Amino acid sequence: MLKVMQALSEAVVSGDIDNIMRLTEEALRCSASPKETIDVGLMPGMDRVGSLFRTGEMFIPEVLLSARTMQMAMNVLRPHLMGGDVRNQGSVVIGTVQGDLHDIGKNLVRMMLEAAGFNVIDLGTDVPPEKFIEAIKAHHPQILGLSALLTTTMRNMAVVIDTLRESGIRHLIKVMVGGAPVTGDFAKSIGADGYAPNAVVAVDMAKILVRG
Ligand code: B1M
Repeated sequence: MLKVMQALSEAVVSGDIDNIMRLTEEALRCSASPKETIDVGLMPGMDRVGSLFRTGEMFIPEVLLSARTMQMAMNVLRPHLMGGDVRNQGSVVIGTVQGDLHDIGKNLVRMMLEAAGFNVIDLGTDVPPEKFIEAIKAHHPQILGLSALLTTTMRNMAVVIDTLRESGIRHLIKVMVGGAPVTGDFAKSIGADGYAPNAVVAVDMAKILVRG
């Protein structure tokens, strides 16, 4: 199984869109769970992409290809993530905050929430505060999920929370935040109700938040 996990990591790094779906299916055939496939195969590849990008050994078009490759693998995993506890746990409006185009982690959180029985309304990336407010008024979710991957955009999470307050609806919703630069301390400092470092904890946190 280790071999296929290494092959998955390498496929993400090299942006091997021709083989990623076959390799992901192979991992599942070798009895790897979707979570193992993500944590041991795909994520290490994406982390390596991050390091190579930081040191200037990889450039944006290549990073985009890696991102696309990872998304293709996640599309294969998606149906396998479903079918666990499918009771309706509540609704979540989720999005990546304004100025930020990163969506792989947010999509993973969405998939895991859906798999756990949440109804998720995904607003996509680069979402302005007003769009979050509109969606909350339209869908009445219990949770608002905000994702940010840049140190420059994580401050926009605070802007969304301020806008909720100004709109008089802050008390109606729990806010969960996450993304690589976000920490528990940061979450507290902006008045969020919950923080999750990864998609698995995001599901646990969402369950805690809906229970009140
Ligand atoms: Co960008 N990028 N990027 N990038 N990129 C990072 C984030 C960076 C760390 C790379 C680096 O320098 N090493 C760096 C940020 C530095 C910083 O701010 N400190 C960076 C930069 C600088 C940039 C640009 C500014 C580059 C440029 O243009 N010069 C630019 C910004 C564009 C913009 O957003 N306005 C940019 C662009 C891009 C691409 C478009 C090329 C592409 C994104 C494609 C896409 O998402 N569709 C991209 C990518 C792929 C990355 C890296 C390599 C990978 C991110 C990723 O998908 N990780 C990233 C380096 C890295 O993180 N290793 C990097 C995998 C993903 C599953 O993890 O998103 O952390 P993550 O999600 C996790 C948790 O964080 C958590 O759960 C997820 C699953 O476990 N989580 C939540 C996430 N959201 C959550 C929400 C929750 C709870 C948990 O509750 C609601």
